[in-house]
Amino acid sequence: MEQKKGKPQEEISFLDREEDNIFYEVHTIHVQKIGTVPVAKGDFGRLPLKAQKFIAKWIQVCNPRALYICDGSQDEANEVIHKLEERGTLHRLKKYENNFIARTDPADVARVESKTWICTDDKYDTVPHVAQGVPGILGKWCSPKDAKQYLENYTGCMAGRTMYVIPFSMGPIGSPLSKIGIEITDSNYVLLCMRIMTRVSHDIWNLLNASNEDFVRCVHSMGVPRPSQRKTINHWPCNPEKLFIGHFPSRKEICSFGSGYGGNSLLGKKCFALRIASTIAKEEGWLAEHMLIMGITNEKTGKEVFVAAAFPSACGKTNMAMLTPTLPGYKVRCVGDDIAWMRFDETGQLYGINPEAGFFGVCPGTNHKTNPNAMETCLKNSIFTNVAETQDGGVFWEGLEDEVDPNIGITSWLNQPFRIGNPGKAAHPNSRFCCPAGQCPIIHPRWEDKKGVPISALIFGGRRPTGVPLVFETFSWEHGVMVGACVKSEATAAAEFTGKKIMHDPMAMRPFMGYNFGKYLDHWLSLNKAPNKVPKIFHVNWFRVDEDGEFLWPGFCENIRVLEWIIRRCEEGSDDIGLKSPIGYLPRKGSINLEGLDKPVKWDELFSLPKHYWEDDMAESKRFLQLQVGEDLPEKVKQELDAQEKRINEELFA
Ligand code: GTP
Ligand code: SPV
Ligand code: MN
Repeated sequence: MEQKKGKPQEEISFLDREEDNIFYEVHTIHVQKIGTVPVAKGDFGRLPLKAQKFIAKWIQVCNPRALYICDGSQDEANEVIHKLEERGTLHRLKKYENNFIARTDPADVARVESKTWICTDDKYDTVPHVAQGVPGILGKWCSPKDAKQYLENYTGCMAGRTMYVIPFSMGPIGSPLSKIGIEITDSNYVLLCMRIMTRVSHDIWNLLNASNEDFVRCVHSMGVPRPSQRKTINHWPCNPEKLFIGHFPSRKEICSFGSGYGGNSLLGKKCFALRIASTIAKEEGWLAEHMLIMGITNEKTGKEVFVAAAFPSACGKTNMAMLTPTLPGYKVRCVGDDIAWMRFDETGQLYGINPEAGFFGVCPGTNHKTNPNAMETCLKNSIFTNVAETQDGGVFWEGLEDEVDPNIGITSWLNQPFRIGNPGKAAHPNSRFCCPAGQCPIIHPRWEDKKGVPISALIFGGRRPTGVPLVFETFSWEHGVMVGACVKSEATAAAEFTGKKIMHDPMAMRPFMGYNFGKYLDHWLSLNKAPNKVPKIFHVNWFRVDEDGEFLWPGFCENIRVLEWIIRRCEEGSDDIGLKSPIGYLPRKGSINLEGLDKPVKWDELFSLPKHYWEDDMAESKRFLQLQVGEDLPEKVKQELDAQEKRINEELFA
């Protein structure tokens, strides 16, 4: 790393730092070299002592060739972008302003759930007590002893590379709802994305100095020290064979090794804001959820309602969070598209913030019709990963066919020539745009409000091709928690699963739980107490298909019609639009506005509750929760399951 002119080179010497050795003993990782490392940028000696200790320890372990302390400035971005362009990791998209494309090693394209672990001394802090022989899928536990072998891989893992230190805040800097993190990484692509997805600032050091607040320790390495033993593809170093993403809730530490992609490496996101944050939230009495937050204003009355919605990965959060309403008289504004941190205030009102500062959204399917706001948001200052490029320096992916010249030359995400209509995919199904949320044309003026926004309704959903109606309202908080625990969805490309298998994804949190799922359900249930006014809970399904496999509901911007029904149900005196069914309140026929839709909607099919389907589904869900949550399944949830099963067996069906 180049040295700024005029500034003497600072060196950190470890031999005389007694406290680092104390740390070293706690971790018992083999230290390759104790010596000095040049500081390419920043003033190590002025960092808060707790940050110094953390960084120093990992320098000893990882053995980088230089230390670069990030300050979040534009100069810093320019410097790093320049380096990555020179190396070929990033390529400027000349059709836009300050937009870049990166293509990964094709072996590193999505979250890897099978290598993602929570490490606790007590196994049952992480996973529920299940019967012997049951392979649990709710939480992946790794003993600290077993974690050690993976942590050994950090020894010397940054040799020949620069270690970047990224101070960041999840949530507006200084908000009582926000939390601080420091990510160490040897990937400057990760640095650039973290600058978009979180608030990276020099002010973080002052905050840490001024308070007793602790920070979340995030350690990331691509796992490819120099000289590299592994062939680097697409200028994207990674080490899939040694992939390990470990979370240590007791010491608020995340260790991610071997991948540079998305949720594996942008540690503020799923690792911190969901897995670690959920454990902090449990302790402190709040909620860290895989939810979007949006505001919907009725322009006639001027009244705005905020909702938060949890869908599994690649099931429609980003699209819903910033939809352009097709119904006249409504205005939608986006607060967040992926994660919500929520807490009841002293009056009992639930408030939520978006801890992130950017969107890391699915590209395929996104276009000016389905999600014009996302398209506008990523016109500048954005990084696209694993999309295709048009010969005029634009982006392309499945879903943009109508927005580019049909004869234009395209280079696929695999660097192959591609033409529209060719077999195969131009972009990877999990290709993503990474763009600053503040650029969204409908970002909410209060999206950085330190108190957050008041949440009136919670919504669960998933990809359910059959049986599950477009929308229903649960009977109570407890019933809603049970419905959330029963969320299922078709597998998507966001993780390593292939095929269209229907998987359980309770509360849309299966891959993101930081602790015992039974205790998590207990925590949710415990929130229904004075003075809290718990919001209503709904369930939606945009993905039901007819016998030809065609979607029964147009989805996307038309989802405002469902939101309108939900908002009306949250108002007093709206009993006439709900119809009691065994699974909750369904919309009474005609109570969802269908005016102006391109195609008529088959209402009866969209809302039917096939009795056999629901009998099987209930029995299956019950079995799943009994098996997977075992003795940790709260009594209340069991009662709700039994009651619903009884209603399904006995009651008449719509
Ligand atoms: P993550 O970022 O992985 O958490 O995904 P997400 O939940 O934000 O999902 P996103 O909004 O990015 O949508 C994922 C995929 O579902 C995209 O290909 C969308 O085009 C598609 N999709 C989103 N909303 C709808 C909808 O209402 N109907 C249909 N049919 N598809 C949708
Ligand atoms: C998800 O999988 O839910 C994502 C993408 O939002 S990632 O950032 O990779 O976790
Ligand atoms: Mn997501």
